[in-house]
Amino acid sequence: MTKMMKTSRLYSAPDAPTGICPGCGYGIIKHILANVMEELQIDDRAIGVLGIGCSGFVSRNFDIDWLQAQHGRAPASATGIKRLLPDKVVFTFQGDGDLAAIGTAEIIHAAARNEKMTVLFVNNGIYGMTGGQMAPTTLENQVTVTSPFGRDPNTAGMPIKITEMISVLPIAYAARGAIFNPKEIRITEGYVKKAFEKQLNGEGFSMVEILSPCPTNWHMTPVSSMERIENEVVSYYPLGEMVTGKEGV
Ligand SMILES: Cc1ncc(C[n+]2csc(CCOP(=O)(O)OP(=O)(O)O)c2C)c(N)n1
Ligand SMILES: [Mg+2]
Repeated sequence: MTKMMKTSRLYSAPDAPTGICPGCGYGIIKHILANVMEELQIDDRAIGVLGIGCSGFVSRNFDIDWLQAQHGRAPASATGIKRLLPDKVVFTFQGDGDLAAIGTAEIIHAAARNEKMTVLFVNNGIYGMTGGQMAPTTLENQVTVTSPFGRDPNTAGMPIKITEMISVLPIAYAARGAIFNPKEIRITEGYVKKAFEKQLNGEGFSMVEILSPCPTNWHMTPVSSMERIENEVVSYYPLGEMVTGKEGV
């Protein structure tokens, strides 16, 4: 099991409700973020820019500076913050509806400019907060409230692979991880740490996509949601590093 260091930042408001559903991946991802901040000792100068969606709940009991951007606009807001305050560690925390639908332009152009920011992109394949609508990342044939007969590529196209798309741009780091078992959680934590290190080294834009379950809107149990990611989602969204930047950094 990955180490759960319980930073004072994360538990500063232990009685605050998390907002997330049972079995949601955001809880694990929040711990990954806290662990990395603790290890790199960046929590006192971190500024997170939240997407609109369940990602926004992370600020409830995570005591760092946060800005809630308009839907999809987190990379644009983070650009302004980082350029104005280059000594801060600036990151966005965005869902797939936020980043890969309404925010497609912002993420592509922030990557194209190689902004010195880190992006955490939580891909749960659905619009979680608003009740389970089809997202750009919804898999072929997946049933959602707006694709009741399953996603049909003839009308909805194929799921978008944003991390692959930005990997052709001159960025510092890109990887896709998952959290369906302790080994993958540990690997993903390594990716997130590397992504922040790239920013600390001044290399440029870094992004980690994390495949995450949404049991409520997938209408599955927490355990079967994790199994679905391992058995179905990773075959379309393969795991691993795509851009690693300078050798040995
Ligand atoms: C401009 C605008 N359009 C639509 C919405 C409604 N809205 C809120 S959250 C959301 C989708 C969030 O999905 P995702 O980014 O995948 O986050 P999740 O909840 O799944 O983590 C939408 C469409 C909004 N808040 N603002
Ligand atoms: Mg989502």
